Amino acid sequence: MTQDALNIIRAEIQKANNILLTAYHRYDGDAVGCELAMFWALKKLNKNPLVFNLNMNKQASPFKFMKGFESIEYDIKKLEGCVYNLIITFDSGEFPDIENIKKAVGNPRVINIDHHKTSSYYGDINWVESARAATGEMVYELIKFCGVSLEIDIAIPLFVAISTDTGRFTFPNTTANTFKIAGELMEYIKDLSLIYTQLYCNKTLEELRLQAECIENLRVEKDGKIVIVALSKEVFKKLHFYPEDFQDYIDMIRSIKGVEVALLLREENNKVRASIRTNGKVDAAELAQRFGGGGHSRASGCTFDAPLDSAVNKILAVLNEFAF
Ligand SMILES: [Mn+2]
Repeated sequence: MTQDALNIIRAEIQKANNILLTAYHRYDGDAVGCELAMFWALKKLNKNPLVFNLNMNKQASPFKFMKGFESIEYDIKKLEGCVYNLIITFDSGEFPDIENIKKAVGNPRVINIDHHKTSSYYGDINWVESARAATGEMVYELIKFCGVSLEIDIAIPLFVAISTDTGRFTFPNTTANTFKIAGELMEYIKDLSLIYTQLYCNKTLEELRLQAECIENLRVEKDGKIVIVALSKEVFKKLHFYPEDFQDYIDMIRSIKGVEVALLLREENNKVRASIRTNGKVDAAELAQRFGGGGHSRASGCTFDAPLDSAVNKILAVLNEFAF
């Protein structure tokens, strides 16, 4: 399957000149890392790529340090009148906005490269491998398959993709192959501590205050097996801060001893977004799917069209049906 997908995708890339690289809504390290790695690889193939992340809050992104980040476009109006021959999406199990983006750039074919086991296969070509630790592993293979040799500007975003999606190589999705790829990337990365400083030692006071707010809001259920943090829009208003990526916060509450399910819910534009993390006994993707969401076995997410309190109650009610 991998070989077929690589052949088909390489042929599509060869045919195209203007190539739009995009992801859906959650612009985490894997999504942005894949986009930027592919951006530089396509440049080396003399293509004309653009990274487009609809409505991305670039200011709040922890990935600003990567080369090419400044060229990411987020306003769909800027795409009007541009013609793209191909769209490649990364790390996105679903993509409700894809039709709008396609329409804006002349309806090209869509290649979906992803590792979510709940993928909705929205692409014209779908390369989905849920056993992969990160979409970054797949993009690494694609780049090499296209005959592009690695260099630092490609290696750094791929390393960011893989290291963030594996929780710095600690999650159970991490395989021997993950380390093999990371090892090869390291040959091009001169200063690893620089990446880790940018990713993890670069917190603003607002981010730490949000961490404190998470702990303050912590609620425990089922003898400590479930922890919930529900953040209202007032919290974000009070802190004058809304982060692009909540991974740190949910990992922090998941790390409490004895926790099987960690839930982080936050109010956003009259909706409630939930991040779900589990420690092995509950399938996070299965839980998210009950509410129209999706993801991986231990990490998933979903959205509620309901007030914060009732979203919490709905998840807790469904969790009662899971044995753990
Ligand atoms: Mn991912």
